[in-house]
Order: sequence, then C-alpha cells, then structure tokens
Amino acid sequence: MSAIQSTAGVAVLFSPEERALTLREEVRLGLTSTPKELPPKWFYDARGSELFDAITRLPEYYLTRAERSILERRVDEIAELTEARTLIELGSGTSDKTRLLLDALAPRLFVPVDVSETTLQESAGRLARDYPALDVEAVVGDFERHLPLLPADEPSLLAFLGSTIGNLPPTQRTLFLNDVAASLGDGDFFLLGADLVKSPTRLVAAYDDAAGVTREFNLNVLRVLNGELGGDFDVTAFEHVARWNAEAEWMEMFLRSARRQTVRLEALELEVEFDAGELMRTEISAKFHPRRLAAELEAVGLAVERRWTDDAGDFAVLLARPTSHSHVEGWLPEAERARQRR
Ligand code: AVJ
Repeated sequence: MSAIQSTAGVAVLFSPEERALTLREEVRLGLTSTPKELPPKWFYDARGSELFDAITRLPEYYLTRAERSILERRVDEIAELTEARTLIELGSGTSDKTRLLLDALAPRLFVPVDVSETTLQESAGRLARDYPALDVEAVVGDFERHLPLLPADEPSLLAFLGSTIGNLPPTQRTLFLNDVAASLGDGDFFLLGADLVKSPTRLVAAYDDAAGVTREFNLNVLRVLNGELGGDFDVTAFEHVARWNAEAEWMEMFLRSARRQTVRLEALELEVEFDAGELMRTEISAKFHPRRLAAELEAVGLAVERRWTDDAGDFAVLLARPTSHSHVEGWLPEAERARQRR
C-alpha cells in the first residue's frame, strides 16, 4: 500500500492498471473454467451502478428497505455504543444509507471504499457538499484486498451493508472476516448487514423482477466485457436466470446461452465456445441465519454485541467488536501489518 496516489480526496489503492489486470485475469480464469463463471464485481460500471440503484427501488427487492428500517431504528444506539469518530464503509456505492449513519454519528472522517471511481467521485462530492464539517477521504479499492488502514487515534466504525457479504463464497467469506477482525483495534466496531433465508418464492422474485431490471443488470456484465476487453458478446443471445440453491442457501444468477455460439475477447486473445442452453454463473447471494452468522463472526474473534432484524425478520444487522488479537499471527500479513502500524 505504499503507492497511494491521492487526488481530490480520493486515494487510489486499486489503480486503473491494476484494475484492468485483475479484470483480465479473473475473466480469463472464469471463461476457461468448467462451468464458466464471472465474478460479480464487474457488474458495476456507471450503467451497472445505476441499474443496481434501480433494483433497490423495485417492489420485489425488499433488502434495501428492510436494512434501512433497521438502521433508522438503531442508528442512535449504534452511535451511543460505538462513539465512532471515523466511519469507513466498504462497497459504499452511492452512500445512500450512509447518511443515516452520518447524521447519527456526526463523525469527523468518512472513508467510502468502492471499486468504482466514478461512483465514489460523485457520492464523495455530494457528501462533502451536504456535510461541510465532514472530512471525506474516498478510497478506490477492492474490499477483498484493500481493507483500509483505520486511524489509530480514534474509535472507528467499519460498515459493510447491503448484504454484499453474500457475494463471497464461504472460504472467501472466512478470509474476509479474518481480515476485518485483524484490521480492527480496541474501540473499533464492525457493522454488518446481511439478508436472511426465507421463502424461495420471495427470493427468486427479488432476483427476477417483473420489470426486468435485474435481467438488464445481469446482462450488463457482458457489456462491460465488450467495452473493456474488446468482446463481441451478443447481449440478445443470453438469458437471465435466477435460482435458489437450497443446499448452499444462496441465490445464484446465471446467463444462459440461447444458442451455440463463439465469443471473441480481443484483449485476451481468447475465443470461447458456448453450447446452446449453457449456464454461466455471474453471482451468488448467500442468505443467512442470524445465529449462525453471529457464530461465524465469533469464530474469527468478533464479539457480536447487538443483532437486529426488521419487523418481518427478512434482514439482519449485526454490530461486533474485536475480542482480542489472538488470531494466528501472520495469517493475513497485509491486515496484520496494518494493525501493527496503528
Ligand atoms: C449488492 C451484492 C447485495 O446480491 O442482492 C441485486 C446485488 N444482484 N440483484 C445482491 C444484486 C441482483 C446485491 N448486492
């Protein structure tokens, strides 16, 4: 993390070059695997972020409203318990729900972390305008690799909302939570929003809405690959599929090839064959049981102090703090070094 370039309050940990390299590596790996798979982080170019914003307003997509209702009721308690002077938000997107936290905490510093520099520039600009006393230091980063350095001198709240944690398969989720635990010091807190297991009918509806916005969002990853990797995906030759995986307890989105076809990606010098009906997974969205999720946090050394759900029991918000730093030293060198610098 030595090469932090700082421009207008945006620190770039994930430089355009590094981002392009990661995109190429991940897409090559995913498209040459059997079955084919693409990581969900590449949905979010400007159009993808707008489409996701539209998803959060869909009648079927209860997640955002449920989480908001919990936060509305609990932000004062969160402020009182944490006394946080710094708010760090991972995958903050448009920083909409963030305002609830900012209003209640009135922190000195806000650090939004997101892979999309344009989204960050816009939301950081708006927040700086609306909260003149607030210092906004945005970080372009990948939350799986760039857990930020927390300021040592004041209590911080690290927020990871919206059930984005559900995008991580179990092993990566454990690694990530370990990294979170290692990056928090005494007096810091972790605020986690997670969607809960519920009726498959409602879950499928939330990921296959009647207006077709999620379909457009899913297909957008092909447009991103066309634009950034010189791909020639025919977006009309793929269908949106959303399924509940009962064993794994996660929603999965796929793109299904409507016919046998060959796709070329210029930047990868790669040709990929799709069979008629072939499924390519583009996202998992794990759904949780509040107690089991709390146990996962406890297992990495995060003591769950509060566990809230909305009235319908659809969504959970957990507030945790590090118990000790008794986890295996050197387990995650980057996070460990960050902690020791504090
Ligand atoms: C932003 C990752 C939480 O998994 O529900 C919305 C993304 N995908 N509809 C989710 C998404 C399809 C969303 N997260």
